[in-house]
Formats: sequence, structure tokens, C-alpha cells
Amino acid sequence: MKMIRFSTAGESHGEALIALVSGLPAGIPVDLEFVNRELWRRQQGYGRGGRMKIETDKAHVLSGVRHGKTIGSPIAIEIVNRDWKNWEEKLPVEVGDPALHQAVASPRPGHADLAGALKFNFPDARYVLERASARESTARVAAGAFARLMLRTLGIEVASHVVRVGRVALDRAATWEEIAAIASKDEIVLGCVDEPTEARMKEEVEEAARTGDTVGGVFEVVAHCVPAGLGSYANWDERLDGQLAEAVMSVQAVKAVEIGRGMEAAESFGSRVHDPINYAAEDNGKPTRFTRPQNNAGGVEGGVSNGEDIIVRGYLKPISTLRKPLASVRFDTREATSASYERSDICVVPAAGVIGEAMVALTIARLAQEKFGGDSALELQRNFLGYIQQMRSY
Ligand code: EPS
Repeated sequence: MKMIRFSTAGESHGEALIALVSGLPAGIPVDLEFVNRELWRRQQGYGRGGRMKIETDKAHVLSGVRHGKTIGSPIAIEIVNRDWKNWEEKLPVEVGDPALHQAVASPRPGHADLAGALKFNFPDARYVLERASARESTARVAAGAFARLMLRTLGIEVASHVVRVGRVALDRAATWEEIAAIASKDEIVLGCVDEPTEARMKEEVEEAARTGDTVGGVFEVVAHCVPAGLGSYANWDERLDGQLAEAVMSVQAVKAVEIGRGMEAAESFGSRVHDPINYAAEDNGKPTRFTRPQNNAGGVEGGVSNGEDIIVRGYLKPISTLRKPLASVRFDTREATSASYERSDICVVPAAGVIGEAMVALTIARLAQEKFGGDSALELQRNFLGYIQQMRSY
């Protein structure tokens, strides 16, 4: 089956994380600095925990890339966990010394701990935490970076920004240029395009830090220059919005996904929601002369991309590991106690945005490859340009 697929393996305190990406065409230039920069971006943001001081995530490509280009074979990427040296004896692959096992003795409300322990019949939540942890998202970002490299050859870019942290929301529209510029900053605070708003977001994180709490928020991913025609209304599981929603909802801590102004639309009249259609005299270098004065639909109508920017928002619950833990029960005695606490983050909204970008890029790359096909970058590009040409004449 010729389809872009990816999977990940690895545990939070295991030896390494692994991403396996297959189905990318041969001949895509691989910029490893870009891949590592993406991994760096995922580690940033005000409110990240102590673990980020231990790790400097780097992609070690084991296969599928030779002489700086993809070769059409599966790409295996390893990201070593530096923290492994502190866990080698506590989490050995072999039987090891049971006295060194570090139990997660009481499940954290909001985390996978309880449901996971019940499901897999574990006596405590250690193994659940190890895999359910958002550390796994490192591998997704590495896989996503390769999808982005493919999309780049078609002129498609993906970026994200933070539109809410706790009670503080960005109250103005952001341009594509502003959003894209965040990724090249040397210091990422909270990934908001508006400095005064970002400063207030920072105060929100500070308050959570002071009170032993955590804080969530909303990130927005934008995919730019996606041509009309990706996804389909023909079958329920081919709809672009459905596939984007699944991809973004699968990001750790995301509890809701919105396409365009989905939430507001539910409260408004149709005449205020839908984006009027115009036809321009000139194409202005765009693939189509159909234009829209606004983009409430977030670039998707009827489950199909419509040529406008694709806009997807991920709503994050606050991280479930609390320094001032909530009520829980001991796994061994069933006695009431407080939930386990292990080093964690206070706010991860900008990092989640980077993971959201990876998931959106992987989804769009898969659909682009499905539509345009091609075993080599050249063939993919030729098919893509042929389609753009066809659209220009419409
Ligand atoms: C994370 C690494 C983890 C956590 C976080 C995400 O490292 P550690 O558990 O060693 O501190 O900081 O995981 C969680 C939020 C979670 O709930 O498990 C990372 O690399 O993103």
C-alpha cells in the first residue's frame, strides 16, 4: 500500500523514542537542522518542567535517507532519552531488581493512570505513565518534520501560535506572516503573536506555578497554500475535517478540536458565518481566481480543502500532574490518599502547538500524496503542478 503512514515507540524514561515513517516519495531533500529545530521548538515555552533541562532532543536517522535525500524506503528515527541513565536500573528490560521499581502508587485524576492500570492489569501506574506521557510526542514531531519537508516541495507551509492560556486570550486576528515568524524566534515564551497578551499569559502560568497548579489553553495551527481539493465529501472517512480532528485530538491533553470558527458558528446565524464567494479579474499568482473576504470555514467546506488557509484549534486541558495533588486511592490498599506527584510541567500550550503542526502536516501530506501520487519528488511535483494548472483555467 503506497500511503504515508507513521508510528512511534518508546517510553518516557526508556532508552529512546522511535518514529517510523513510510510512504514518502524518494528525492525529498532532508534538512536535519530543520528536523532538530522542530524538536527544539517542542521543548520550549514558559512553564515547561525540569525534564527539558535534561534533554536536548536530536534526531538520529537510522534508515530511509541517503546522501541528504529520502530514498522511498521506511525512515526510522531515534531520539535518545538522556534521562535513561537515571532509570536504567529502575526500568530494566531484564527482570532486574524489584526493590528498585518506582511505583506510581496512586492514580492522578485526569491522567491515563487509573484507566490504563485497570485495562492492562498493572499493580500500579508506572508503565501507564511511561507510554501515556507526552514525551511520546517527540517522535511525532520528528515524523511531522519529514512530512513538512515533503510539503515544502509543494510550497505548503504549516505554523502555529497560542491563542489562549487559561483565562487570557488573544483578542485580535493574527496574520500568516506573524504566525510563521514565531517559529524562527530564538526564545519562545508562550508563542503568542501579541507581546502584551503574551505577558499576561505568562502571569497566568506564574499564578499556577505559585499555587501548585497547572494551566491549559488553546493553540491554533495554520496550513498555508494548501490547494483546493484535498479530502472528499464522498465518504465519511475521507473528509479532511474528520481526519484533521482525529489527528489533533490524539495529541496528549487535547480535549476539543475546532476547525475555523466552529464554536462561534454554532451560536450565530448562517448569514454571519459562511464566507461569501467572489471571482477576481486577475489570479494574483494564486492557483484560483475564486476569492473569499474571510475564512470562518477554516479552509474546509464539505470535508474538502477550499484553497483558503486550513485553520485547526486544539483545546488543552491543564496538565494532570499537580504539585498540590487531588484526592485519589492507593492501588495496593485502596485507602484514600493524594494522587502521586512526579516532576511535571505547568503549561505546555506552545509545545502542544508544535505537536499539532506535526499532526496537521502528516495529515495533509498523506492526503496530498493520495491525490497526486508519485514515487519520486519529481513525479509528485509534476502531478501537483499539472493539477494547479488545471485549476488556473477554471
Ligand atoms: C515530556 C516529558 C516528561 C514530562 C511531560 C512531557 O518528562 P518527565 O515525566 O520525566 O518529567 O515533562 O509529560 C507529561 C506532561 C505527562 O503528563 O506525563 C516531554 O518531553 O514533553
